[in-house]
Amino acid sequence: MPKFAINTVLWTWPFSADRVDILEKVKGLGYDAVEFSVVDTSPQHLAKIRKEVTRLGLETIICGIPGPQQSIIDPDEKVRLTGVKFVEELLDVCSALDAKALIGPTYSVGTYGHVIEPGGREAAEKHFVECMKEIAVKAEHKGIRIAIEPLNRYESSFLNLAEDALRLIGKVDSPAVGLHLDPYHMNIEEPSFAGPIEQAGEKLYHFHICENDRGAPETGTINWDEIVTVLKKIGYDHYLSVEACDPAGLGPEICKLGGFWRPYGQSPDQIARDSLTFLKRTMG
Ligand SMILES: [Mn+2]
Repeated sequence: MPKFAINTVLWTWPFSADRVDILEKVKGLGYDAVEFSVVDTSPQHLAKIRKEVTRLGLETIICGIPGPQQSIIDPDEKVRLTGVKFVEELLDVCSALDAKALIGPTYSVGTYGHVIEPGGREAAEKHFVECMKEIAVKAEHKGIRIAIEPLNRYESSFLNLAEDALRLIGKVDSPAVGLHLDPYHMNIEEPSFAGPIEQAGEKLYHFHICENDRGAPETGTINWDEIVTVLKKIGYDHYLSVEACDPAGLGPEICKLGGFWRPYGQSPDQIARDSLTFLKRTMG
């Protein structure tokens, strides 16, 4: 059975140990796991977070968003090496927090930071496969799943379609590396919701839950019947993780990266409640 998670970007970004209130809220609402990006990766800081999630009995998921100088698909070898190091350090963060999944666009930051030049795709794909093969060895050793998330055209020039991500994941050929899908991006790029999910099958390692505007499910135009049916059909049993947003608690950096400019529901807490109600009703 899938477990239910929520990304703290609904309330703050990046996550830090002083936001224990969010962890308590997530637990209190009834979620199994908490997903976040963490910038301060010092052992002391991670130990503080570990203590709180352990106390609350929450599982953790780490979301990786590299900066422009940490991209494993960059033409510059120095940047790629920094990118590999960045993702490998995130695997260490996962270990420190006992997280079993590293998710998100770990290959490069969005379009704001990295655009593939015309003619550069073949090289970028080669770099992705080579770097990810190296990273995968460490992930396999640690027992951590890396789920690669295609983004929409406004956030990535590299991976927009599940089909392309699956082709590259196939070349990486590691049990540690699979696909991460998000209906918010799929809604813009994919011909259907069911097709890519079914094509991924057991290589679907992570799934984000949010509406076409990043609000709670069933408040917009996403076809949830289609998604729920196909997730059940493939026997999906990893995390279903809410990645809804509200710009109120977020700084300008992440708002610019994601294009978050207005509230997408009554309040962040209400979005979190409604999203879990939906998950329990349809996937519980
Ligand atoms: Mn997502």
